[in-house]
Amino acid sequence: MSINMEQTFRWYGPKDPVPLQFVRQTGATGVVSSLHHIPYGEVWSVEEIEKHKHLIEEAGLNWSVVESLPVHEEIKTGTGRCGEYIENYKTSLRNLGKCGIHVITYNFMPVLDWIRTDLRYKLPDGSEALYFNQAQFAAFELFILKREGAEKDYTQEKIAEAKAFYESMTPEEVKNFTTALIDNFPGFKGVTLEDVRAMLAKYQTLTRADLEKNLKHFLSEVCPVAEEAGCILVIHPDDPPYPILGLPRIFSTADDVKRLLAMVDSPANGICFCAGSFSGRLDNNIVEMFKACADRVGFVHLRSTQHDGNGNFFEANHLEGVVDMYGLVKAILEEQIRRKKAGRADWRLPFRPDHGHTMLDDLAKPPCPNPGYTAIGRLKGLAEIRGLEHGIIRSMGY
Ligand code: DNO
Repeated sequence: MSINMEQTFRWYGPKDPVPLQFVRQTGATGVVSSLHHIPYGEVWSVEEIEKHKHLIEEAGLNWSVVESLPVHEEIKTGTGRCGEYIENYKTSLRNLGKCGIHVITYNFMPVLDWIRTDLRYKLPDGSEALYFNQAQFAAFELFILKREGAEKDYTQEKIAEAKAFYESMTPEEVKNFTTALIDNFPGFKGVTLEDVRAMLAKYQTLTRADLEKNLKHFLSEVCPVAEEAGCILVIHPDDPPYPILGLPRIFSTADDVKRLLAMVDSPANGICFCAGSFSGRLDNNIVEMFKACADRVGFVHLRSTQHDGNGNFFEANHLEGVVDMYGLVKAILEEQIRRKKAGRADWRLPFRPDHGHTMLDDLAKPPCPNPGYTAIGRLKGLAEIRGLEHGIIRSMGY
């Protein structure tokens, strides 16, 4: 019996410098994709979904997972046109279900999605990784964004480090550093400092409990629709997995996972298990976390991070860093076997190699518009994970 995971690769649409033909050559059978041209909050029509699906299928691939169907900021804050955006979300879910696309990723991070302070962190072998450095992030908050009260979140030592970093940059470097931090999200391009300040203002009085309440409200509205449409909604963890910019973050730890699952008891309330994001906290035991929620995982991102013990980390090679990738892949396969034995139709989990280093020929190309998503580094990750999986499956006797 073949018990391998479904191998997928993220594709950013027709403008992605890594075309579908190359995706196919990686050995992936599925594509993880989104309709980035549709503004956040608007309905995804059957026609638009079908058009995109057709492109993917023409290339001999399946559209396995939506990443992401974005949740509008006003749903997160529970303000303005929140009700209307939730209705639109339901319509998009129904339409995706009609088109046979059943795994839908979203996140509930306020204001910004994932954050890194250096998108071209040089590794000793000359390849480049994504990097998060606390002092560099503090430099952004304190001296560029000038967020009121930000200094309260840092020690004097960190502030001094941040100042030295800020002062070491030319105005051009400050500009590029800022863009790399805040203007990197497909479907949400052109974000300025003013935009970030305006969005932050909307969260001024919003507590962690409020954000949880808004997530619960969203899920209790959309999960029944997702169930009817045969879809599962999978939430992506916070990245990095702790509060930043003075904002609450509610999906970072094992306890958060429990809280999410308890919020709405529905098979449509699922998890996108992003090992790399969760590994941004050293007190998260990734394999144990997976086992604790395995039943409700609908999609997996495989990646790891390497920490310097000072709050900074870079994205490691897929089989290195703090994630026990062997233990994790084994746990995923065991979950698949369990599901298969229980007769679950959704037993095979789609996974994608999350991010990859910029390396080899990719170093000479114009910077990838989607940081972390060059072809060769991800291909290496996919190949390594596939090899690991193959060995585990054989050793399990399958
Ligand atoms: C980064 C991605 C995230 C993810 C969203 C899901 O590379 O993993 O941007 O797609 O948070 O909504």
